[in-house]
Amino acid sequence: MTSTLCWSLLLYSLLISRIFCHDDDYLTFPEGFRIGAAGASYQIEGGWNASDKGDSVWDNFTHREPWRIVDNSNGDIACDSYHKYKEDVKWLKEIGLDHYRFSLSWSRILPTGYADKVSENGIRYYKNLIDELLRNNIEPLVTLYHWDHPQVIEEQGGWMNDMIVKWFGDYARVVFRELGPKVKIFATINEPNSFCTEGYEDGCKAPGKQLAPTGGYMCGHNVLKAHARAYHIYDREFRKSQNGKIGIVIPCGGQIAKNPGDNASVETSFQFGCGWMAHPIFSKTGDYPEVMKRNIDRNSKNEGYPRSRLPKFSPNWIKYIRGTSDYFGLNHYTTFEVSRRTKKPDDVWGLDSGLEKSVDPSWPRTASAWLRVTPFGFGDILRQIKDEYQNPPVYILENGVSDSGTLNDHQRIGYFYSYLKELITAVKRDGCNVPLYTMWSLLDNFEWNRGYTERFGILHVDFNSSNRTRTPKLSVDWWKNVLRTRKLQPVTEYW
Ligand code: GBH
Repeated sequence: MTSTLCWSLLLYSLLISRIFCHDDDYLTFPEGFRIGAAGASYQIEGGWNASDKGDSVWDNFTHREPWRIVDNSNGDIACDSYHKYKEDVKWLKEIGLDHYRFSLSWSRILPTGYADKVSENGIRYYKNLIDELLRNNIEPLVTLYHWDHPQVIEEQGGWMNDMIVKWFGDYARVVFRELGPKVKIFATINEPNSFCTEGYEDGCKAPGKQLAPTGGYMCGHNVLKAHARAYHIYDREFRKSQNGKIGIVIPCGGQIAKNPGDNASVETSFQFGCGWMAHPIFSKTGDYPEVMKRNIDRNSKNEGYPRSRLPKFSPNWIKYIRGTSDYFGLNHYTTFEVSRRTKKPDDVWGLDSGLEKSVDPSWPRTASAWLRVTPFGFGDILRQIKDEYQNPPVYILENGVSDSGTLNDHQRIGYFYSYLKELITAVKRDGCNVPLYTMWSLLDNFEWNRGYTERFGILHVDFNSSNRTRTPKLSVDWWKNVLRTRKLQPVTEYW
């Protein structure tokens, strides 16, 4: 009797779950989910002075101060994708990827920096790449700016000069006109948070300006305006005929409370990272997050500044910026613990957020000091973006892990497996709206200050051979199976 009851209860619950529950297979990608790989102009192209290309801030920075890069290297040749793009596309095809995210070199397209003269050869290079992708049924995803603006623009102050809002808009118009007919997804600016703090605050990256504690915020302010201007240009002049999507790329790291229950620190950390760029664009009210305005206004006053170090938007600018993204472009790699600051801060983030970051020593290390394997933080950040910004479509535009040169990249396979499982769960169980994922990266490449010492590629690149030989790592094999079956394959046989 009890056993019959048990059986019928079991059958009943199975039936109910079939009817009412979502698909709870957290290894299989949702229908129509798209998977691609990424790279960025300065990190892969080389051809730094090919044809009439102008210098970028990264050409200038690496040539002027080579010691800033751990192995004294630069991107003069990098992966030589300027010459080897057809081989790159062949690999994308062979692996079975749906899209390729790459970025444009502003100074290759506009050698003077301004839109007075468009380089024929520069444009031709990108048209050739796009045609090669389309011939192979791979969708091009084009980022206009991944940190390498023209040096002449920098001579005018770069992101410190608000004329860059117009100059970036002029550049964007040229790109939409020339490439827009064949590109359906554009991203304006990659990770403002990163290049604004590292390029204009602590100065460790190009253009190397140490302008703390104001430069980073000034840069972010002009980025938001420039992004919005490019968005409106697309909207008004091109959307009708080109019918694509355009958005911005924001790095949102994960954060968990170091002291259990300290949700306030988690929330503040989110707003000072993700929210700095996301709140003005994706929130209902627009403008910077309240906690940023409050803290920075207060600190500035206490420090004796006549006005806040965080610039203010006029109501018109707030309106002009809000809503300027057809999707939420997300880069995500790792998670930190956060807690209320106890030590004197050594950076602007710590000063103004009042927090400090740490890591749990048990989280697995990678070849990059800043990157631990923390898949749980990925699901959390997706749910947080859903709740904060009314569930926008989130395009994952970067996610990946580094090695030091091995072909047997077990750790990378485990990383992708565990992060993607979090992603599928966030979509299927929690209703997060994520239709697209992009791994960083297709190729080992010039990893900024880390030169060629930290390798994020699924393809190994031999930087000692003039041919820049590409060799698949073990993860390529795993990815091929995943892409063929649209299901996460067990990692044990790759151990
Ligand atoms: C991405 O940024 C970039 O978009 C991409 O170009 C890059 O190749 C990829 O990451 C891998 O690094 O020097 O210890 O203070 C990721 C976010 C922000 C991570 C800056 C490294 C510096 C940490 N990055 N951060 S540290």
